[in-house]
Amino acid sequence: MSLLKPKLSPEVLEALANGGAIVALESTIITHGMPYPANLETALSVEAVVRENGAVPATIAVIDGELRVGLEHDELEKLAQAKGVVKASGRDLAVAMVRGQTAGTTVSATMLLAELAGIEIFATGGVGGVHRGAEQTFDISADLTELGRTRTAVVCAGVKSILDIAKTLEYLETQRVPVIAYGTEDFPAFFTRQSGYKADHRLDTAEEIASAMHFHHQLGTGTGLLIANPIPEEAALTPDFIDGTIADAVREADERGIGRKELTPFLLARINELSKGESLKANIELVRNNARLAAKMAVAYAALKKG
Ligand code: PSU
Ligand code: MN
Repeated sequence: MSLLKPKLSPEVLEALANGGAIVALESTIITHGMPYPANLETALSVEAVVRENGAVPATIAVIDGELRVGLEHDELEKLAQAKGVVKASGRDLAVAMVRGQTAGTTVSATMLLAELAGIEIFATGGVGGVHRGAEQTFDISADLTELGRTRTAVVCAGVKSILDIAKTLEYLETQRVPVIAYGTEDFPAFFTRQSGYKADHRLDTAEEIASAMHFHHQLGTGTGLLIANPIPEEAALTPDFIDGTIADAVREADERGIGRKELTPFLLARINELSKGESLKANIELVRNNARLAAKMAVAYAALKKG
């Protein structure tokens, strides 16, 4: 059976035809990760950063049941304000198509659609992981298993301590997913530059990361790569401040019985409230920073493939 092609924007279509540099972007961060209007401003600013660094942005979402790669300005605006939008991981896409739903795509769904479109590099803020208490709840994000079966390099700022970082790194190891930190030995913890854990590997340039991607795929590994890019120093939060806030939010979710796919959006929103917007500010800066690195990787990778 032949695979379905998502609908590509004219700009993405052209870049693909010319072997140009493209960066995929997810949309759950818009629909469930940030409040309006910061979500829209961020989405537009991240696309601008990708362009400034020589690549074409491809924001991915489901619009009225249609799988879309590359959105127009007014579509981003609608998505950012839409109410009752679905949060779709890879397994939810088929039903969203049948029901004509509009959905923000998580990292897992975005990776899948990027691969169908032929896009190999993807920038986001944070990926999902193994939740704290997963030994009881089994709550492990599908982002991790998708990384274990889809050939996309995902640039993130590490993993928030809403998650169990040690177990998340273990899971990625099991899934044959290299974890490469950019310019540091440390695996970053999203709002902070260090998590207390080391990344498996350190590479210092976008070109080296692109080469690693190239070899990883040539080895027929069939898996993705996780590129961990620490938040810029000036935007980072102090661990004392943010760790307490995160612990409060996690406790509250537990007390209120919030779990499954509502858990991550709840924690993000609550951390934003409790930090009086400080977490959101940091979040915006780190996504822009990731878009910059992903675009540079995409330029280097496109050049490598052209040989
Ligand atoms: N972490 C963030 N911001 C986000 C998400 C995670 O800091 O927006 C979103 C991403 O779309 C990610 C998804 O793929 O949450 C993971 O959800 P879950 O934990 O339910 O798998
Ligand atoms: Mn989950």
